[in-house]
Formats: sequence, structure tokens, C-alpha cells
Amino acid sequence: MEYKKPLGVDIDLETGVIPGAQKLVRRLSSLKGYFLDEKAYNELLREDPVVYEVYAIEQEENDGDLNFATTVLYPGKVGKEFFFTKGHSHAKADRAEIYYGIRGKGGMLLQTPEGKAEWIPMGPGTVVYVPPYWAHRTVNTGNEPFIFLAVYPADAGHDYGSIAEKGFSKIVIEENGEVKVVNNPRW
Ligand code: M6P
Ligand code: ZN
Repeated sequence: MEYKKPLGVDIDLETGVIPGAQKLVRRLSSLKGYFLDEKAYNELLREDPVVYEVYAIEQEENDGDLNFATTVLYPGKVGKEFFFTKGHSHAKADRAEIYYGIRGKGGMLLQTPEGKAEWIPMGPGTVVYVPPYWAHRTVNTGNEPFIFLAVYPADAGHDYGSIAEKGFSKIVIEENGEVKVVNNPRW
């Protein structure tokens, strides 16, 4: 039997960087069609800000193994809608996931395949259990980077399809200085 080598890494709790991880950068231009306010989207596109970065340590897609990643989701809005991650369900849809809040303020939108959505607020220390079959997206509702760790099965995979097409049945907006989770008018 060949055993893999164990690994210990220190996450930088200020920046979310995991030393030695694969870095993925998602700018606003990679989120075309995701936000409701197209005019606000096109205006902000001139700057094309970084919306989030992911630092991932991933294994081959073997059943039983685990991946982990931090996400640094920057503060910002497109119109009234707060910056968010694309959101996905798992290619192997019955795979679950755990998130752990490190820094900043935000939350997670989760949704069943039938479109029932739930909102879980998150801050430093919050653990979120994403059950099998629930699509998930994180949202930064604060004014500093929202940073969290995710741990997920190595064979889970990402399925962006249905969220890219339809989004979530709820959206997270700022109205009169308040964070509101409301029904998506386009749903
Ligand atoms: C978390 C994990 C990753 C995911 C990332 C960004 O770190 O769930 O698997 O890739 O968030 O989310 P998305 O892939 O939806 O853009
Ligand atoms: Zn996931």
C-alpha cells in the first residue's frame, strides 16, 4: 500500500491565502448574466473588479478523499445586489460540504433542485453544513473581504449549469441601508 503524505498548512487569517494552493481569480466579467441590474453591471464592467479569489488544495477525484479551499469574496454591489460567488451544485449531486467563516460578514444561499431557498448568515466562526443536493452560493453583505474555508469531497465536482441559467429563487440586496433577503423577481 502506498500512502499519501499528510499535510499541514497555515491559512493567513487576514488575507485568506493558503500557501502552496492553486489560485483562481474571478472578475466581474466572468459573472455575465448573474446579476439582475444589467445597466449597473455594464457600468462596473469598465473597471472589471475582482469579485472573488479561491485558494484550493485539491486531490485526484477519488471517492473518500477531501479537497479544501478558502474563498476571499470582496465587498461590493451591482446595483442593489451584493457581490456573490457563482454558486453551484455538485456534479455528484449527493456530495455534502462544510464551510467555516474566517473573516468578514456575509452568508450562504442554499437551494434544493425544486427551488426552495434558505439563507444562513455567516461570520467568523460560523460552520455551515451544506447537505447533499443543495446548490450553494456565498454573499458578502459587509464592507471588508468575506473569507471562509470550504471542505468538500474530492469527487464532488462543480455543476454551474442550472444556477447560471436561473439563479437562486432569493436575492440578497441592500435597501435603505439594510441587508434584505427577498424573492428574485426574475424567478
Ligand atoms: C468554495 C468551494 C469551492 C468553490 C468556491 C467558489 O471555496 O465551494 O468548491 O469553487 O467556493 O464558488 P463557485 O465555484 O460557486 O464560484
Ligand atoms: Zn460546493
